[in-house]
Amino acid sequence: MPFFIAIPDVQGEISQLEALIAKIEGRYDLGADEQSGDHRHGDDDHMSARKPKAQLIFLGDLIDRGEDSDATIEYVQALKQRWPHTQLIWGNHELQTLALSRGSDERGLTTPLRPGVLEFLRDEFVPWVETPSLLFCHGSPAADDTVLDPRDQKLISQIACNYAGLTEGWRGKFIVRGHTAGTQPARLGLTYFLDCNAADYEGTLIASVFRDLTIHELADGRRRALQEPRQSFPHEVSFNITPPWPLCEILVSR
Ligand SMILES: [Mn+2]
Repeated sequence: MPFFIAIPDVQGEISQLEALIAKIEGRYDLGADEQSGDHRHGDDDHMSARKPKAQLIFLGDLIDRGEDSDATIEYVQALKQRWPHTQLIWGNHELQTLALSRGSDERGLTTPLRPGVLEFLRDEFVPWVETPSLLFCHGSPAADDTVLDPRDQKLISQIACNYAGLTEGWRGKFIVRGHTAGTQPARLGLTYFLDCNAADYEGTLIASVFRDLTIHELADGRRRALQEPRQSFPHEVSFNITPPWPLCEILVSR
């Protein structure tokens, strides 16, 4: 996939999500790579061939707080049918919902759920998505998490809840994350914070388009993504991104 499109915390904001997906589908082909022989568009094939290929990645917290969590889940289920390569990452709200369903004492769930939603949250989500130079997750691993084991339940819930996290990336990769909201998308070091508080009056749902960069193996065995020489790091990402940073463009729902 040439591009990865990360959508942070939707928080039940179905109207914004629909508007954002319409924009994305107008510009990117979210289908499979051509090698897979996956052609679902019939007459649209010649149109989609002109659009760059991209994979959608939701960074967690699809539900709670906003307009309609039930409708959001229903919409994302249909989206996953339409674009099966879409990846869904657990946020703390999905994990909390699953924990409540197992009789946990945790409180705070505000959303009634349709039948089948718990199974969807349990079976169709992943704890993180790794590419050669990017780590997509809801929160962040810790610096001493040298191995990300997808069977490690404690690690999974820590990564979904870590609000501070690493700003120097993780083992040479850029971290692309949600969970911690700001008024604009921000980059701190090698970590992108994308949550712009979609469920708040002045917030916005955004989608950020990333590409993989080449990873350099350093003499001491560490790995680092190819990047520009260190300048003073701005805390807010400009909407005009200069290569070779991995962030290519930002789409806004409203
Ligand atoms: Mn969160």
